Amino acid sequence: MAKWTESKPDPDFSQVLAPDGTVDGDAPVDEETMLRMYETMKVSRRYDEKTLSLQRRGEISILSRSWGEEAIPVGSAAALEEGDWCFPTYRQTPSKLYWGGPLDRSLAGLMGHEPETIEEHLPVPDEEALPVNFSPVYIPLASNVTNAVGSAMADKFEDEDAVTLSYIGDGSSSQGDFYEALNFAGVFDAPAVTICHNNQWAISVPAHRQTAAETFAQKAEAAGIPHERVDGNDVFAVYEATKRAVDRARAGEGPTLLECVTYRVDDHNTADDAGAYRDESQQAFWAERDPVDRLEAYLRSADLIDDAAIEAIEEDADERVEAAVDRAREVPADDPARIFDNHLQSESWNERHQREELRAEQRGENPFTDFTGEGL
Ligand SMILES: Cc1ncc(C[n+]2csc(CCOP(=O)(O)OP(=O)(O)O)c2C)c(N)n1
Repeated sequence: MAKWTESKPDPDFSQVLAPDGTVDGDAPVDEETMLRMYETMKVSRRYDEKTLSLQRRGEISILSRSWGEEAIPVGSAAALEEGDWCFPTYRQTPSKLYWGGPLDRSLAGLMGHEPETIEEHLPVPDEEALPVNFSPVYIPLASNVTNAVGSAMADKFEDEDAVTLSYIGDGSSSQGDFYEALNFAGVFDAPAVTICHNNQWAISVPAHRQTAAETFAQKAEAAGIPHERVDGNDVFAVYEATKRAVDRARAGEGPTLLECVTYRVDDHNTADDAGAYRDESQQAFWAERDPVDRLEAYLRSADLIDDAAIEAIEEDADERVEAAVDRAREVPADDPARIFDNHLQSESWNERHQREELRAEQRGENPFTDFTGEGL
């Protein structure tokens, strides 16, 4: 099978931190924020490494990682403030980590535990609640954007000051939900910022086979929404653009769409083999633009970190991840019936039927042949 050839993206995007780690002028964030960005990226890398090994050992069934794309969730999350909202997909674990999201709960989720079980065994005390509100990770593509815009509209109608951030992939921007959400956001001036990770692949479909539009940012044109294109491997540029959009939204000036140009260096997920459909010679080009190395080079040149500090940060990341794995492993197996809890508000015939099917299976019967649903 012929592999898709790729074109390198036009560098017609805003950039603050060059690939060699130099900044023209001042960095847009203070030292504390820069270090928090760096530490979050390092923890995320360690988490990605560890979860891959857990997946290979069968402790996690499937995994999509943030590797190489961390500047987008970290730079954008840093532009939020207390009380804001964030609606992520599976690629933005670092957004939540930036705001102190507990690693053990994320790991327990990946290990397949139901939210109610996680809540019971790894509770977060009220006083440790995250300053930014995070929805659960959305798997149905683009549905997080419609919900985010709805949430932002609700905040606006209630005169709340909050801004809502949601994320989408280049492929997911083909979903109807995305256009509907953007349209509503434009009409109702919702304080909603949408960030598109253009990592150039939607599983095996390259961006140029996904849309005939020149950029993903320009999809906002039809909704009358301002848009920008940003270097997605540059945490400062992502921060700056998101901050502009967040400030505008908070000032009542409505939504923004940002396209962050990056590359999915990894397979789509652990069930995928990117080498089967794409030309992997692009990897060297993107390795030179790695978002973590880039920030590290800047921090070194600004004398904010040295070898010893990097080693300490890596050790700390390692310890945090290992301790979280130990805690997540302590969560006991769920009662499979919990899959029904919290998902539906009222009981329907379907739900009763499915619960009975499950019970039959637990009794060792074949639910498809032994259970008819009669009498429900
Ligand atoms: C509504 C819906 N359709 C299909 C899928 C299956 N699916 C999961 S990820 C994916 C590709 C997403 O690509 P993109 O939006 O570019 O994000 P990326 O994974 O590259 O970050 C597809 C088709 C899904 N989860 N939801």
